[in-house]
Formats: sequence, C-alpha cells, structure tokens
Amino acid sequence: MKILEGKTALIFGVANNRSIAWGITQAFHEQGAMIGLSYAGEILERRVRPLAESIGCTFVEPCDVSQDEQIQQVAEKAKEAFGEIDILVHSIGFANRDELSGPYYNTSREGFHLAMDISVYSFTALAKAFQPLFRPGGAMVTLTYNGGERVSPNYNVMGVAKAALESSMRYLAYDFGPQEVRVNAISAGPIRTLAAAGVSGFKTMYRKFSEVAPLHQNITPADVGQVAVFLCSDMAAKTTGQVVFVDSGYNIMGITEPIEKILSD
Ligand code: NAD
Ligand code: 0WE
Repeated sequence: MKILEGKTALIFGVANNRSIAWGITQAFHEQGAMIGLSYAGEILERRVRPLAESIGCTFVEPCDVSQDEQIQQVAEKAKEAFGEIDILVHSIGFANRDELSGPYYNTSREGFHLAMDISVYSFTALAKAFQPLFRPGGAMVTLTYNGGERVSPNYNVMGVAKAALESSMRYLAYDFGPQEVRVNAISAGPIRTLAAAGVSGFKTMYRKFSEVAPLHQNITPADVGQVAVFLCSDMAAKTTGQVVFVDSGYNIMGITEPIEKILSD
C-alpha cells in the first residue's frame, strides 16, 4: 500500500538532482503521489525538466518566489491542472553569499530584507496563494536548519531567517487548522547541495557532524524525503506546528567534540 496514493503534491525548490526537494519528490513519487514541480528561473529549467520527465511529471512551472505575479500564476496553473491539492513543499532559501561569513552584525539592511523575503515570506505567500486549493487532510512542509535555534557560525542572517520561518510555520499551522491542513518544518542536518557548495568551512562541518551526532551518519535528501512522506501522510494526521529534526540526533548533544575523543583524554 502506497501511503500518498491519491494525493497531489506541489514541490518548490528543485534546482538539481542533489536538492533536498528532489529527494522529497522521489520519495513522494515512490509513495504514489501525483507531483507538480516549480523552478526558480530559466537557467534551472534545463535541469528540472529532465528530472520531472524521469518520474513522469508533466506539471513543471516557473516561479520566482520574489514575484507575487509568478506565485499567483503557478497557483492558477495548478488549479487548472489538478483542481485541488493535498501537499505543498517549500524547500527554498537564499541570502547574499558575502553575508554568510564574518560577523552577523555586518548584515546590510538590503541583505536582511532579501534573506527574509526569499527564505521566510515566500512560504507565507505560497500558503496564501494555495489556501483555496487545499483539500482537508492536506499538509505543508518547509525546510529549516538548527542555525535558526542555536548559533551556527557564519550562518548569520540565514539563522535569523530560519527562526522567523519556524515561527511563521507555527502561525500558519494555527491559521490552517480549521481547514484541516497541517503545517510542519523539517530541520535537516548539513547536506551537500548547491546551497551548501562554496560555503566556507562546510566540508569540515560536514565531517565533524558525523563524528558528533549520536547516529554518526550524515544526512541525505532521501532521509529527508522519508520524513516528509510521513509528515504529509495521514499517519501524521494530528501533528502540526512542529519542527521535526532529521539530523542523526545532533541537536540533542551538549558537547561539540566527538565523545570518543573526550573519553580517551
Ligand atoms: P538547493 O540549492 O538545491 O535548493 C535551494 C532552492 O531555493 C533552489 O532550488 C533555488 O532555485 C531556490 N530558490 C532560491 N531563490 C529562489 C527564488 N527567488 N524563487 C524560487 N526559488 C528560489 O539547496 P537545498 O540544500 O536543497 O536547500 C533547500 C532548503 O533546505 C533551503 O531552505 C535550505 O535552507 C534548507 N536546508 C538545507 C540544508 C543543507 O545543509 N543543504 C540543511 C537544512 C536545511
Ligand atoms: O540553509 C542552508 C543554505 C543557505 C544558503 C546558502 C547560500 C550559498 C550560496 C543561502 N543562501 C546562499 N547564497 C549563496 O549565494 N544550509 C543549511 C546550508 C548551510 O549554509 C551555511 C551553513 C550550512 C549548514 C552557511 C554558513 C554556515 C553553515
């Protein structure tokens, strides 16, 4: 029995085959969901179309989430194509690269606004645009990172944005409750995606992570996909407003050195 059979999911944030959103798409497809994909711009279209084809997905629409008209347009197209929808996945984040290093206080006003607009407001804007299309029993999921709850050096304005994203997720959970639509966030450990490429110190952090985390394993988009399936399925019917960690248990730790090293000192 496929647990998303009969459900339609719209997924925002596939850039390439390493994207977390693509891991979620594949997991949804395996569980029988009908999929619609959206991509950020023409440069990405050429990456996303073949991926969509590989799972027989024919709904592939552009949507730069900084543009209200594009959000409205993709909602209209979805209404034409599917009528109603059950699932919306928001896997989008962006800040100026130069604001993801150095002291947080160097964040510019413009850079702050940009990170908030693309990484936070876009989820609220999508929720508003798709609100009339949601069937009862539906679910939304967004992607967050522990740097929104604790200090992760260099994550800077993205950390502040993730804190706001998690809070808006809770307000949306409240708003959509009466409509029987659930809203949750997945807090993923570090994954080597396009958004992580070129982040200074990412490689070291990635390695350290698996040394410190209780499960001693790094996270894959497929791991996130499985949890997204659960959260968007009827199995999670009474779970809303939550941040669910997919991080090998990293967030429970109170030390940042590998325990084996400490014990042998
Ligand atoms: P990714 O680069 O594959 O995905 C980021 C997506 O954001 C891309 O598809 C990009 O096109 C999209 N995007 C950026 N600006 C946009 C705009 N204006 N309009 C529409 N789309 C836009 O990287 P990813 O790691 O899969 O990131 C997905 C989400 O997961 C992000 O919210 C990120 O913060 C979060 N996350 C990532 C990690 C990690 O370590 N990679 C860990 C936890 C959470
Ligand atoms: O959310 C993210 C990625 C955020 C991100 C990354 C970039 C790099 C390229 C947002 N915007 C941009 N803009 C660019 O131009 N992660 C959780 C991955 C990540 O990013 C970090 C991390 C981790 C982990 C940045 C600094 C420190 C740690």
